[in-house]
This record gives sequence, C-alpha cells and structure tokens, in this order.
Amino acid sequence: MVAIHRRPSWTIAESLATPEAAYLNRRSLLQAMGITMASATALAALPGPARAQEADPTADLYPAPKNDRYTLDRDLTPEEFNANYNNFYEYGTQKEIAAAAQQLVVRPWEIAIDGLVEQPMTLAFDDLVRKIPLETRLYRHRCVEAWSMTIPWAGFPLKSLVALAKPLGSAKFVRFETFLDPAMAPGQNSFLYPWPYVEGVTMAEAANDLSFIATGAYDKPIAKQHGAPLRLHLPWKYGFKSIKSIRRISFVEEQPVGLWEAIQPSEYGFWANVNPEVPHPRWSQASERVLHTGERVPTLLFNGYAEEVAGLYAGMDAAKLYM
Ligand SMILES: Nc1nc2c(c(=O)[nH]1)N[C@H]1C(S)=C(S)[C@@H](COP(=O)(O)O)O[C@H]1N2
Ligand SMILES: [Mo]
Repeated sequence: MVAIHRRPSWTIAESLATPEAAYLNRRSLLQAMGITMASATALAALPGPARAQEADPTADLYPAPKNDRYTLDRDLTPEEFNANYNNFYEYGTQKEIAAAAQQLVVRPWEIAIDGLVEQPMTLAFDDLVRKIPLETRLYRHRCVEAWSMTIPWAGFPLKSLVALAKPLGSAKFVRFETFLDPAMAPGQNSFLYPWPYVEGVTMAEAANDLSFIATGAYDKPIAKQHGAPLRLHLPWKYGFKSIKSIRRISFVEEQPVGLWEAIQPSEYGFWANVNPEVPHPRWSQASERVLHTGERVPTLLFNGYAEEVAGLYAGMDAAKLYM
C-alpha cells in the first residue's frame, strides 16, 4: 500500500490522478469564490489587465530584448495552453491548477542565499530583477510525462545570479527550495509529499548558459501558475528539475535530493537529462505529444540541446544520467 501511495500521480491517467477529497476541496473553494469550474478556466485564460487585479511593479521590464541564440524550429505554445495546463503540486495534482494558484502571494518576496558563500544574504525580488539585465529566450519544455511545450521566457542566466551570490570554491551543488506555506498552498497539506519542493544542479550545470531563471513569459511578468515571481528552467532536463517560486538558494557540498527523487528514487534521479533511448521504468521517452497540436514528434537527445550541454557529462556513468 505504501508503495502505491508514494507513486507520483502523473504516472496514472489524469482523470484518476486527483484524490476525490482534493477535488471536492477545490470545488468548494471555487464555489466559495463564486467561480464555477467552467468559468475558472475561462478566467485563468483571460489575457493581461482583465485578470491582473494588482498592478505588478516589474511590468515595465517587459517585453525584454530577444536573445537570438535561443530561437526555435517549432511554433510557440499559445499562452492560453501554457496558462491552463500546469504541474504545480502545491496547488493540486491535476493539470488545472491555474485558478487555485492565484492564492500564491508574491509580494513581498525574498530569496535567501546561504550555505557555502562569502556572505549569506537575503535579496528582495523586486531589487534582484533590476540588478541583472533581462532577455527573452524561446525554450523547449519537456515533461517526463511525455508532453512538450515551447515557451517565450524572459529572465536572466542562472550564472549571473551565482556570480552575485559569490559561492566559495568548496561549493559543488546549487540547491533550490520553494516556499513552505500550507495556508496559501493547499497542496502542502498533503503528507504524501516531503514539502517544500527541492531541486538541485551541479556548479558546472549552473554555469552553463542554458540554465535560466525565468521572471517573465509571453512578454509580461510570469504568471503565478508558472512559478511566480521566479522559477528555474533547464530545457535539456525533464520538467520536474525546473523548480517554481524559488525562496532559497543554497550552495552545498552534498548532492541535493529533489522532492521526486525523495519519493521514488528508482524512477526519478538527480540528473534527469532528456534521452529518447532511455525509457522511464514505466513508459517510453522515444516521442512526445506537442501540447497544443496534439501531434506526436520524436524526442531529441538532451531535448535538442546536445551541442550546448553534452560536454557537461563527458566520461560520466550513462546509466544514471537519463533519469
Ligand atoms: N514548486 C514546484 N515546482 C515545479 C513543480 C511543482 O509541482 N512544484 N512541477 C514541475 C514539473 S513536473 C514541471 S513539468 C514543470 C511545469 O511547469 P509549467 O507548469 O510552468 O509548465 O514545473 C516543475 N516545477
Ligand atoms: Mo513534469
């Protein structure tokens, strides 16, 4: 029984993935807000001002200039699709968490920087986002569930934030942690998950130009359901590595254990590099469903970013790199 409970729910059909209690809670929450299930989806899909009740103090930073190194051979996923099909277990185990995620309180938002650094510090997001020039990059996003999207992120390279943090030479990994606040994230009341969400990368991965901190998407500040006010995106890795709503960044000597790895280490590893030839223990990674077209296309090694990142893994044990 324990093994079944601990199995991530994205491994089963979506219609079965939501425990009834969570589903009912969500319904009553929305009803209390005067929102029906149908109108909640419509509400989340509304663009710009119609939805944004609060003025965002960083709105003037977008659109950010485009970095032409990162463009794509595929169409972008329309914003309404990205805004209404998410994984954000703090707000539920189903894909339709956009309405619930509006409970996320993003101001004030501070990011603690600690561990093996010259001087631990706390950064206010609204200051940080003006310290490093923002740019727009078109990135592929590939979930381990075998679907994909393409997203126009805005933000800055993770390596710029690392430089600001001044890590010591002894740091080997960067560990990221999301907020812990069950009052604004009902999913964190579930004892099936070891909250808060944690993820990590090596110092070399963090220094790679592809590793990106997204603060915006679709030419405006990033939506709450995507992990406002800042989230990681590592486009050559399965999506679960790209942690949302970062509150703490620690420089450490030991390899961090992510939330999914902690739950099921035989299925979710530290590296999680995309590889079509290495199936997940229970399903193939050979192809992926492009979310907005429904089309199935072959999956590429390192999700199409081999040229940029393959060198990071030279000489390493291949058996572990792809899960
Ligand atoms: N804090 C947090 N970060 C998270 C998740 C989550 O549940 N909580 N889900 C991950 C998974 S599995 C994926 S595929 C992506 C989804 O990002 P998106 O909803 O913006 O497409 O976020 C990742 N980051
Ligand atoms: Mo995912």
